[in-house]
Amino acid sequence: REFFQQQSPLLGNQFLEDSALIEGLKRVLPQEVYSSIQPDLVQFGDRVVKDILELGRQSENNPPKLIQYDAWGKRIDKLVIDESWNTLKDIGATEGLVSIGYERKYREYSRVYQYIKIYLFACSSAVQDCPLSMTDGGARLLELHGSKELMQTVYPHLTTRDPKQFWTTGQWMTEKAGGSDVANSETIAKEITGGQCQDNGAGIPTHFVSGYKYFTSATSSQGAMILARDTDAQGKSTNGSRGLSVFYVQLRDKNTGELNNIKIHKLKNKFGTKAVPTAELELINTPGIRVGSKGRGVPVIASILNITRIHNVIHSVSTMRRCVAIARDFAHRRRVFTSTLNENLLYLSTLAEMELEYRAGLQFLLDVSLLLGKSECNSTKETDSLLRILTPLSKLYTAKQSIWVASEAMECLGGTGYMEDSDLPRLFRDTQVTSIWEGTTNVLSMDVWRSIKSHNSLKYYKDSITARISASKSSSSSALFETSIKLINKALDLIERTSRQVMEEGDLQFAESN
Ligand code: MFK
Ligand code: FAD
Repeated sequence: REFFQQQSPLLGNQFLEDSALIEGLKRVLPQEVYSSIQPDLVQFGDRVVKDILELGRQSENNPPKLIQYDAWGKRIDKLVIDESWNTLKDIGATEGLVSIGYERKYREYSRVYQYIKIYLFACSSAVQDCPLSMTDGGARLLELHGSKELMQTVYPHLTTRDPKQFWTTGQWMTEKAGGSDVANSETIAKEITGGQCQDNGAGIPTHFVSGYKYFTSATSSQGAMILARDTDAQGKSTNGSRGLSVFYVQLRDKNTGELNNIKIHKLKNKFGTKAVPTAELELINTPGIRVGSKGRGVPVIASILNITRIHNVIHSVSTMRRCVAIARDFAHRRRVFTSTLNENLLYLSTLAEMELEYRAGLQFLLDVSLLLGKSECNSTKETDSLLRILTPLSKLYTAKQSIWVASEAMECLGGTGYMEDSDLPRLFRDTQVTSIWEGTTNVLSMDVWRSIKSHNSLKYYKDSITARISASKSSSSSALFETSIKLINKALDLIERTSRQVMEEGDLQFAESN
């Protein structure tokens, strides 16, 4: 007997099928820029559902392993990484997923181009966008604070398209005593005197760094930017976050490939992001080079945070779009009672709510990417203030909404949506972390409040929304656009309410008078 066989949902070209994206890009990019990058987005939109998706699935099914000891009991801390993960990294280089932002061929529009490519890539890549995001942040940190030497030795490796030369870098802040509140960091850095240390590929180390880092994603990277407490010749240090500086550490010896005075104690047993090697590790007099000013570690590393938080937006919006794409296609293929799901109003209203959240997220993503590009190429007070508020605001909002959309998408596919090989559990797990890493929702609410107080950013933001709404009245797609704006305003309300809870009396008076 032949039983009923349900057709599976299919994914087409993820650029060409994304009408909201095409419309949004035409809104923010000049015509000549759009025409120039469109063929590349078309080819990549196809690739991300073909070889890249297959590599992503292979990475997910073959997570990293740590071999701590060899047969003779010698500590080796060898990371075993599946070849698919390394291939995804190579693809990241050749497709320019970091370099596009630094080649700046399209001036302030380069970031939009770069980030839309990563948006297409993220959900197929087993979260390879995580190390790429930190590499992007590392390159920006070096551009802003790196010495001439680091710009010559490390920066070119982070921004190249040649996979043989390409390095990724991590961002190691979190310790057992503090992830949100890094003021409790226990890792220390001792100045190196008298030429005790040789150039290890990045230049002559300035400090020995020692401490225990509780979460280090991208442990297979070549380098890391580390937060550590500066000590003077007598071993004295300053308490709190103002005693912290940033150090660049080269993870492995350039000749032997062995870890440079680093012990990997364990790989984290995570709910999601299974392919990403996230470890707990110890630095034991690891040679490092101080980057930026002494005691300015938090503002210096914030130049990474402000980039990786935008990548978080990219990942969240990418998840929403992928979930909607799967659920929409399924609606054409699944029959319930008397009709297919795409003819069922109740089902369609669920899809519409998901689509709306996705579109609001996309507006955030396009806006914040464009602002970043403008701020880097032609900084103004208004651009910088808007970027300063929109980065944490869009991160915290899209993260929360993507978790909701991914959960709905599972339900949209019925029982099969709960099965591992439907891809939806992976999408759900991977996006759940977007509200935790790179600053939790509460912590980012406080960052929004910090930006309102020090940059007057709320005024600029409200003005920009008002201008957008009046401009959209003359546009053909104004109804949908206005709905998206309403959702963005909903995010702003959330922020205002949350911020109120963390305000002190003086802050409250400040808020009332604004
Ligand atoms: C796939 C997509 C993404 C992939 C992600 C990759 C995986 C990585 C995973 C990670 O999670 S990495 C670790 C992420 N950790 C965090 O996000 C830490 C969250 N905690 C915060 O953000 C806290 O708010 C913070 C650590 C910044 C608080 O530190 P402090 O020292 O108590 O803050 P304070 O005193 O308010 O600010 C110190 C200075 O930094 C101030 O400047 P000034 O000294 O000049 O006044 C602040 O203005 C500045 N600052 C703080 N946040 C800033 C900033 N400047 C610019 N931008 C910011 N966001
Ligand atoms: P805590 O800071 O202890 O927070 C606990 C709770 O308290 C949270 O709900 C938080 O919102 C709340 N809270 C904290 N402060 C306040 C406040 N002032 N007001 C109200 N509520 C507050 N870190 C790195 O440095 N590098 C990495 O590569 C890295 N990779 C990671 C990978 C994964 C998969 C995960 C899950 C985490 C990773 N992290 C990494 C760590 C991550 O950044 C931290 O877990 C996160 O910043 C929260 O810190 P915490 O875990 O110490 O929680």
